Amino acid sequence: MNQTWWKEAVVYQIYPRSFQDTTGNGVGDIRGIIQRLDHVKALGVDVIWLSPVYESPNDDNGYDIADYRAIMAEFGTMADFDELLDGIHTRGMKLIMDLVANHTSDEHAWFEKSRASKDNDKRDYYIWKPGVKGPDGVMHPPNNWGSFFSGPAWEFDATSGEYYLHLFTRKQPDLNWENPAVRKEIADVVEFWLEKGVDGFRMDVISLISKRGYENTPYKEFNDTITNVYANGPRVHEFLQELYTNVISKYDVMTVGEGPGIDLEEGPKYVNEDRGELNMIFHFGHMFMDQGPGGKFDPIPIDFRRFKEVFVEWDQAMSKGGWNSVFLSNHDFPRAVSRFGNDGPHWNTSAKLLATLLMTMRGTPYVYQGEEIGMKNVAFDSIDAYRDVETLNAYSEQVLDGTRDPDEFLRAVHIMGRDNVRTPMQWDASPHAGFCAEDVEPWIQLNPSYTHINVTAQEEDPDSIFAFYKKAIAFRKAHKGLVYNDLDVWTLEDDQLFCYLRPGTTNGAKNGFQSYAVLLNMSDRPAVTTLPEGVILSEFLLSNGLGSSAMQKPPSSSLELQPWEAQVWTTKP
Ligand code: TEU
Repeated sequence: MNQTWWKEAVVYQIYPRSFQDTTGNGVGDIRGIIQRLDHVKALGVDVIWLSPVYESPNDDNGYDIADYRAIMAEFGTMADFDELLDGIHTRGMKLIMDLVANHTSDEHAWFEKSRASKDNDKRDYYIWKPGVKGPDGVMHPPNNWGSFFSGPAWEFDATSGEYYLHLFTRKQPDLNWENPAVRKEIADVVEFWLEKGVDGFRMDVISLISKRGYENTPYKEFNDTITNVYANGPRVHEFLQELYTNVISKYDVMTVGEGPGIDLEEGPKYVNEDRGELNMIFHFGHMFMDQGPGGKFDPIPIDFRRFKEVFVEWDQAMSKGGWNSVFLSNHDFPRAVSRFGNDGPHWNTSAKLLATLLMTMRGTPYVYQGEEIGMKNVAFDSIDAYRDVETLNAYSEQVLDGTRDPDEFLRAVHIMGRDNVRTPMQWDASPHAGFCAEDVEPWIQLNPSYTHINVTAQEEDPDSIFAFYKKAIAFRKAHKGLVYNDLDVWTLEDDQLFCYLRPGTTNGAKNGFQSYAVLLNMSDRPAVTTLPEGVILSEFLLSNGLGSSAMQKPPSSSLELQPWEAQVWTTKP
């Protein structure tokens, strides 16, 4: 069992566009983050993951990079960035950047040159293919691949008469990682930021960088195409090993790869400590489980038993020589409390339960901005209020060009859309919630809940979700067993309870840490659990405040938990 700082860290993700505006353009910026660093520090986290701040035309809010070495003007300057990094380090925290290297913006200088002619030195930086003439004499794209964000994954370019591949929007052409010059460029970018002193990277869709060839996909469901055709291509591990050996291994930094289509078989390869690739990945086991056959905007209910299995399976897969990451939300998925908790009558309690879940799992926990105050999904009543390209493209494809009822589509967006997590951070109850000045139009509307859900109100309230996040994070830091111990769930078959032991072992071998039991009732009804044979609760450590009488008296072998109640105990011996 290797103990390192990034295993023991708690990470906080900032989506800069929605964090804090200081310049009056309605868009969050770097000086805004600097201004709010004390909030982040107060939470007790160790690392900030900053979503992209590089120069970008913002077709996908910065995930379309036009210059990897420049800061987006809307967000500020490189001097601002340096001050931010310094402010983070001064407070004893670290910063990881978002490396988006599967694709660039079509406004990146490489692509502008690449598309200018068939025979220039950047042509092969991207993936260009001739079209295929159908029996009708009409030119078709090279294959039937679809984009993650609706429509075909190929765009015809009139200058050369060829198509380029874009797995995301047409303004996000895929880089050709087969080309060693491209890999060298990316390695140089990584080195540039590491030399500046950043502490690592979150690597966007890293599972997609190696393509498997360009055969048609035989799959009807897009998620099957992701897993079997787009992800985990033949050279992905080689490319990551090369990047690690040539650059990353020379620095004491952390890396976490994001990737759709990474399954239990492939996942461990990315993170195995002997292979020299990444420290962690974000698996999507629980992020795709509420999508129906129609994909992202075809939501289905969470299967609670399956939800628990996902945690167990990934814990087991990643703990053998690798390391897991644990998260309940990020900038692409709904608000955690709305999705996995109850954002109505049990809003406060269920948000605290989710914090308990996050902070008592093995792996490195990630908190997404606003989660620490229980921010909820938003339900704008018109598609015009939405800004996310994934949502808008799906609307065009399914409603404008198709057969889907607009209201029904909008209901799906209320459940699954990415703008649920991109409304401005709710700092206080003033108009615009302290995100931007009152007379400034924010780039996206606020969630009207800011009047009662905001940082200021919660800072003053000892029973707030914010107060509990602080407590739960400090609790994790004080109990290393929660970081390193095995995970052993005893309620897999239960429809309400997620209860687990964290015995003082790692992969079955005693590790010297205390043993714990975590009891979570993830339902709106009371529930009773019987402890596994031989388990004796010892000291009561943490609860989400329901104060069930059970914790006062010596615990018996069966415990009743109130709706959304969470309890953490040590166990004997
Ligand atoms: O997301 C990759 C990814 O898997 C998304 O397709 C995800 O499934 C989708 O957003 C869910 O709705 C990363 C970034 O996190 C995302 O913000 C970017 O849009 C995308 O890559 C392209 O860079």
